Amino acid sequence: MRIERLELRLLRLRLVHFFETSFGRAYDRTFVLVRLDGDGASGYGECVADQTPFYSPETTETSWHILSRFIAPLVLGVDFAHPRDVFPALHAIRGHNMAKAGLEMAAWDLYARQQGQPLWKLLGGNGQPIAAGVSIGIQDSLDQLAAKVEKELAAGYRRIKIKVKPGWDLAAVETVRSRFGAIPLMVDANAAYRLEDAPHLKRLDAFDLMMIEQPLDDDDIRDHAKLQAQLKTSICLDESIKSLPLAEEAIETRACRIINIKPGRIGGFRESIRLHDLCAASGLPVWHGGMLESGIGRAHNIHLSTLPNFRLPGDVAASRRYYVPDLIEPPIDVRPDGTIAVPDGPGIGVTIVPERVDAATERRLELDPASFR
Ligand code: OSB
Ligand code: MG
Repeated sequence: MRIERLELRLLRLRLVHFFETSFGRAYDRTFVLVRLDGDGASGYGECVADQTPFYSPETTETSWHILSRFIAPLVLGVDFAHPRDVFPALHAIRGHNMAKAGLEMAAWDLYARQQGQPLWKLLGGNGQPIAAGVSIGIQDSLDQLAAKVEKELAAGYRRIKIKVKPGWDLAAVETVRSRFGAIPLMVDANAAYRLEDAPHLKRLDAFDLMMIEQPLDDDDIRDHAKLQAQLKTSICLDESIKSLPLAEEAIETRACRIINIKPGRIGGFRESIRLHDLCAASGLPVWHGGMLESGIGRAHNIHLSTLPNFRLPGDVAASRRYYVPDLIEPPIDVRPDGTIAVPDGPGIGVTIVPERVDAATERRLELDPASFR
């Protein structure tokens, strides 16, 4: 697979509903879309870095900078035997996993299309429908939260995740439990607490949650281990798991019992498969996280979610919760049984609508091997 040309686009899409986490409220989503061309085929990757450096240090602008200045010259004109060779080829660049993943996942799509294979097959998945969950942001009122939960349960989703932060936690969970009973329920704190909050977080144990996601800082595996030792509720790590060695450390120190896999966070599919396999060998279930992706990144996530240790419903939901229209046609939909079918066809298997991509494009850059001569 020779990478002959690279196109970057900075896209902006309006969210159907605002999305609020412990670090703020967003009304739209900006991201870099990567397109690779080679041997008459094209592959796409969605870089999940956000406008703000709140979830991770990377932003859309840092990912643009790293992709165009440092990643592009390492891959343009290069003939890769397999897309699993792309991440190691970027080893000289420290960090910037989201930028790397945007490129690497486009390379997997390109290769799969060249081979005429669906992506899930190359990744080692089974191509079967995946169990969908939803992530519900912080709302203006508990009634609004209850209305959202009701709507998503009616749509069939197999588990509900609600975002929490100090001041929006116990009452939110209590509201959902009292109105909807023993539904599969979890919370995500996006690093909003400190170890000193352990007595407060212990009160969540009474609600029989599936897990609490990332209660403490993204660089604090040690404190997560101390917290997990005090909690009945399982901790799931998201932000903390930025590499395989960090996952090994978290598992060894029992800082969590579950891991959320987001390819963008750890550098792409190769590393996601390794993380998936490590968790399987260590007896930890995994689930697929979400980053408010358009249908393009969402399709990548669906394919990866068919690997066997994705044993819990992920944050992979229908397009209509995020963008109408989506960049793809038909959009990703959830079925009444709460599952999502894996798109058919080679690569990510979805049809991208060029006019919609054009309409959302704020900046575009084309590079080829001659760009760096
Ligand atoms: O922490 O899982 C998170 C969205 C953006 C950044 C971080 C997170 C999220 C979500 C939404 O929870 C998941 C989704 O629906 O895509
Ligand atoms: Mg999270």
